[in-house]
Formats: sequence, structure tokens, C-alpha cells
Amino acid sequence: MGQSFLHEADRAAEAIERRLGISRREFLQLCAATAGTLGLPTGAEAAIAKAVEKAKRPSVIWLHFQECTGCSESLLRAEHPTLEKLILDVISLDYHETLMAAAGHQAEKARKDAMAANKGKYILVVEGAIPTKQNGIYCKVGGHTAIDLVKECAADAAAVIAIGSCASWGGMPSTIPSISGADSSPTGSSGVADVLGKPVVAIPGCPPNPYNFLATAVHFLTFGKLPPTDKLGRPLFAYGRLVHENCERRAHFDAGRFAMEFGDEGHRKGYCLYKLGCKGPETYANCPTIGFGDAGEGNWPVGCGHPCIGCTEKGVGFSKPIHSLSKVLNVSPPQQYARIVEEQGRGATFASAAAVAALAGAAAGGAAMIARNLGLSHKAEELEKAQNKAKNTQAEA
Ligand code: FSX
Ligand code: SF4
Ligand code: F3S
Repeated sequence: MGQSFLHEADRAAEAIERRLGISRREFLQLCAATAGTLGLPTGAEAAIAKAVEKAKRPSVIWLHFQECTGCSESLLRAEHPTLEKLILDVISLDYHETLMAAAGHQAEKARKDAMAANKGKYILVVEGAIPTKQNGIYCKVGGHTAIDLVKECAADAAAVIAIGSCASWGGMPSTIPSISGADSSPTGSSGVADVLGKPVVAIPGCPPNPYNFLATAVHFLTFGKLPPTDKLGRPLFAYGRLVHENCERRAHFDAGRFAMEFGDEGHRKGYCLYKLGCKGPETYANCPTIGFGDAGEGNWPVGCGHPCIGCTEKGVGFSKPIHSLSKVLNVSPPQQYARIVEEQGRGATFASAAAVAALAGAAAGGAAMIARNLGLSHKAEELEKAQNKAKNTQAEA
């Protein structure tokens, strides 16, 4: 069975090679990566390859409202050209204001035609928040408010996907200004689910990760339905775990090693960014595991040295000050600590900090351990300063 699956995958890949102009190896790698992103078992890549080759591409109507077009940009400006090719091959993008050549009445006609031809079968993708104050007059396309457009297009859609944080829950446009008495954004920017009054699949992130959209579209193509979600409509394969759970700096957090300011020694060594305001401990997203832009390792906010601002999380991203301390939602320490490569001569200090932390963790529980560790980096910094001073004195002598 495994062999026949492989054979089918090979045939699908040959067809794709002709259609997309990418090598079969690249295509199969992408199918395997997508299956992996979705958390599907071995063999699923063959089903995905077959679906991409054979299934009728679902028609997609893509609406834009209050946003920066970063969601579309993140899909189309992938460092590696195969991703956008695959996305555009998996779906039939029948209406997308930024990308289509048509304008004015022609564009309106294209939308109406695509909706009529694919009634009940198309996917509606919404990018951007929807202004709700004063009957939505702050955003109009072709003379219709965003509220009316989203309701009209959602009525006959097989599925609705809110892409980006703006469409998911209001995102950046929903930021409440810091003027006294303000209790909402000036235009009342809202998410799609709130406006439609029913749940939709949400792929938040500002911008969202293109792989999460691709994997969601591929799931629909392969299985005929959207993937399972959490209560906020976010696919579990992508938003089932906190950033903090898979962060490459997590061992530093558990051992109490923190960057205290940008550019300090801890920051240069890749220590945990919690004390610089990292919101990874209260933000659900798969950024550390899949990265962005095909540009190699470490290509996500924390990997580049900036704290996560919680862009996928309502009430965190664009709501909490960037450098305020995060809530730690999951305090369980891992069973085993990742090995940390230390400079010679520092091992005793940091290893003992980790050992103390591990023992304290076992004895007092994860929460207590983490609370205790949050103070350790100060001591580590002091010790490092003393060591450096001693080294300099020796060198001068
Ligand atoms: Fe921009 Fe999209 Fe942010 Fe919003 O992404 S990247 S402001 S989530 O709607 O265009
Ligand atoms: Fe990573 Fe941020 Fe958690 Fe530190 S606080 S381990 S940098 S996610
Ligand atoms: Fe956003 Fe944080 Fe990921 S800022 S991109 S959720 S690491």
C-alpha cells in the first residue's frame, strides 16, 4: 500500500512539474511539509499530492477591508517562489482586488459571476477589519459598505476564512486610542465572525503565516472540509500551542537566563526575551516551528531577537504595551532541559542555576520554580560582570 501511494504521488508530481514548472522533488517536499504542518500521519503527503493534481480547485472570493494588504503580501512575496505558485494552483482566485486586472464595473461583475457560477461552493476569504460605526460608512467598495459586502458574499459561501488579525478580531485597526473616554477604535473595527454573528475559520497574525493559509486550503481540497479549530475559530494544527511551548529560547526561560535590555550580553547570547516583554507565554501560534518566508532558520520574531508582541492573540497584540510583562499561561516545565552550550568557565554557574531550577521545580512545582527563576538573570548578570572584571584585571596585570 505504501508503494502504491508513492507511485500515485510520483504521477501527481509529474503532472505538477508540467503545470507549475517546479521539480517533483520540490513539489513532494512541499506536500510533505504541508502534511507535517497539518499534523497528518505519514502517507498523507500522497493524498495531498493527488488532491492538488486532480481535485477541482475551489473558487476563492477574496475581500479587502481595513488593512495594510500585508496578508496578501505575505502569501505572494514568499522568498521561495514555489509557495505562492502552489497557493495559486491549489485555489482558483476569482476575485482579489489587489491582484486582478479588472477595475470598477468589470471587477464587480467578476465577483458576481464567480459567486453565481460557484454558488454554495466557493470559499470566501476576508482580509482586514470591518468598520461598524455609523452603519459602516468608513469602508466602502463599489458603493457598498464592508458590512453589506461581507454579508452578501458569505451568504452563498461553502466556507469563510478570516485571514490576518484584522479580519480575525479587529487587529491593529481596532486599537483603542489613548484618549480619555475612548472605549473602541474610531471606526468600530471588528472581526468577520462578530459582523456575521457566526463562527468562521480564523488565521490570525499580522501578517499571518502563509503556510497556515496554504495548509488550511490544502485541507479543504484534500478532505472537503476546513480543519478543526479552537473556540476562536483558529485551526488547531497552527494555534493549538503557545509560542512559549516550542520556543528555541525556552530552556533559557526555565533556567532563569534573560536578556535585560536590547544589545546586552544576554540578548547577544540568545537568552530568553521575557523581560523585554515577550508575549510568547500567552500567545497561541506555531511561529517557532514553521518560521516565515522560507529564509532559513531563526526567521521569526523571537528568532531575530525581538520579543513576540502577541500579534495572533486578541487582547494581547496591539492591546498590551510591547514591553509589559506577559502572563505565563502554561507554567509546566519540560520533563528534560535542552542542553545549553556554554562558554568555558561559565558552566558551573549556569549549570548549577539549571540544576537548582530543576530540583526546585521537582520540589516546589513548575509555577513556583518559574517565579523563582524570573529573578535569576540579575544574579547571572552580576556574576558575569564580576567575572569580566576579574579577567580584565588579570589581563592588565
Ligand atoms: Fe496587514 Fe492583513 Fe496585519 Fe491586518 O494582515 S499584516 S494590518 S493582520 O489585515 O494586511
Ligand atoms: Fe521564548 Fe518568549 Fe517564552 Fe522566552 S518568553 S522562551 S523568548 S517565547
Ligand atoms: Fe506574531 Fe508573536 Fe508569531 S508577534 S508572528 S505571534 S512570534
